[in-house]
Amino acid sequence: MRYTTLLALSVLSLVAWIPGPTEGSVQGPEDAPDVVEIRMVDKGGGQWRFEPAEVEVVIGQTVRFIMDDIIPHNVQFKDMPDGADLGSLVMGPFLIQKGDTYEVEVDGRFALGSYEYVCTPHEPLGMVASMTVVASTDR
Ligand SMILES: [Cu+2]
Repeated sequence: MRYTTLLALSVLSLVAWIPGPTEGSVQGPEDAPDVVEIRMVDKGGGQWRFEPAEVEVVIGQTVRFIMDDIIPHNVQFKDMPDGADLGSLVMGPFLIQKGDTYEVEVDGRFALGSYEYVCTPHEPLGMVASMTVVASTDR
């Protein structure tokens, strides 16, 4: 049973190697990433998408749109909750080059609730997405 002993020993050493939970490793709203990334992608067949198409963000986070395509896309907010006052954010600039980014800071202009946004020219081709602004990701 030499093999079994060896196996038991290696399992034991593996377990010993795995680090235990450290203080403060629990994911809370304070630990939520500062930036939420959304890619603008070509799905082929004349279809474009925001990926992921649904995100949840917290006030204070930044949403970074990343061009992962070679034809221009933008971000136009369409539906938004009462109390939102997005100003010039409603119609974002066109991103032209692959790798270009457009950052939207989710600040006091945003009210809690659901926002629908589109890429202006590609809305009929499926480039429609939503973002929900929540008070906290902790539930
Ligand atoms: Cu587009």
